[in-house]
Amino acid sequence: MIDLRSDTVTRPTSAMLEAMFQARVGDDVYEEDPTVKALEEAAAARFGMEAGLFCPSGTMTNQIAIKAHTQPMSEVICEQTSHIYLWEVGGIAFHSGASVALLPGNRGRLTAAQVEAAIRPDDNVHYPITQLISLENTHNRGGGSCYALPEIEAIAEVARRYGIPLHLDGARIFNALVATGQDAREYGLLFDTISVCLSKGLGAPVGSVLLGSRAFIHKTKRIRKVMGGGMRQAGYLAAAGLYALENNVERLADDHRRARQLGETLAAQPYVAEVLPVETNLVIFRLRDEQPAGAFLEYLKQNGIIASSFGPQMIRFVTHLDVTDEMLARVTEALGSLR
Ligand code: TLP
Repeated sequence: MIDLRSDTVTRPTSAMLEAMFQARVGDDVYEEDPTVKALEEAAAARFGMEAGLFCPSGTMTNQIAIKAHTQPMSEVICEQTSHIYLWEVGGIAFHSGASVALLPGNRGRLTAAQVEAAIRPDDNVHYPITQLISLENTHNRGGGSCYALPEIEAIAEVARRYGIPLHLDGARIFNALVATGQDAREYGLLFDTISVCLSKGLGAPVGSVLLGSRAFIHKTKRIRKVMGGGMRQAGYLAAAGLYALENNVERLADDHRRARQLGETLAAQPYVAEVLPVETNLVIFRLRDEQPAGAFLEYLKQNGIIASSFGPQMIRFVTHLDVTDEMLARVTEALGSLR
């Protein structure tokens, strides 16, 4: 099967497994796992941030950050199709008792003017208090779209002016960095907290790291514990994350090249109505009404290809570590042969 459903489906390579086998471990709830510490420090250092917290998933790092930044009766400003709102099981309400101000983005990207207009005046008791602004880069539902740095700088300026923390769901931040040539350290300066996933394009089997100030990360340890995310000999997993950070970042450019190729092939097919601009490794497209999505996915399956349905007539293809040029040729062939 050629699995284009997500970049979460990758399996560890033998070199990554070897790094996991070799890991030195301890009980991380006692803060005694040297490999977890090494991963948290390495991830934080990349972004010029003080500290990191290793967690099982990006959902957990995002939700821990939201909980630590907010109190009940507050509000989080985010894009209306952001992962933290749409795909984290209503966790903002469940964990944090907070409300959301949902803004329509341009392929997921917000502007500083939109964000500023959504900040609640604090002298009116009818309103929740705006306590967090959250951005997503790359933006999943936006088709892997990337922010330009000046757009983030303008939003960060608003956040600072109002004294509101700024969080980044950077599940695919390395895709954005590789695609745009931006510097991770700029992000460390602009955001208060960043969630980075190791188990997407970077190819680790499990894991995300939440980055922030030393004091903030200290506070998040208790929240991770109450969510059941305190892991013991987690160094075996952290070793995969360290390996991924050291070896699998630059190669994301290959995934982006393959995604662009897929986008071009799709745009040339008569049954495709629209392909969102391909900026990184996600390719989101809409089928014409005459081509039912269910039948399209079934046709792909019969040709050994699986993909995700992403809304009515919308499909997502994702390129990743386990998609080769040879597989891409087979996908191209199947897409061209559909009648
Ligand atoms: N996204 C998954 C699905 O949940 C949709 C995928 O296949 O793309 N932030 C962003 C932007 C994400 O895309 C994801 C996963 C997460 C957070 C959550 O990460 P995990 O799956 O580790 O909880």
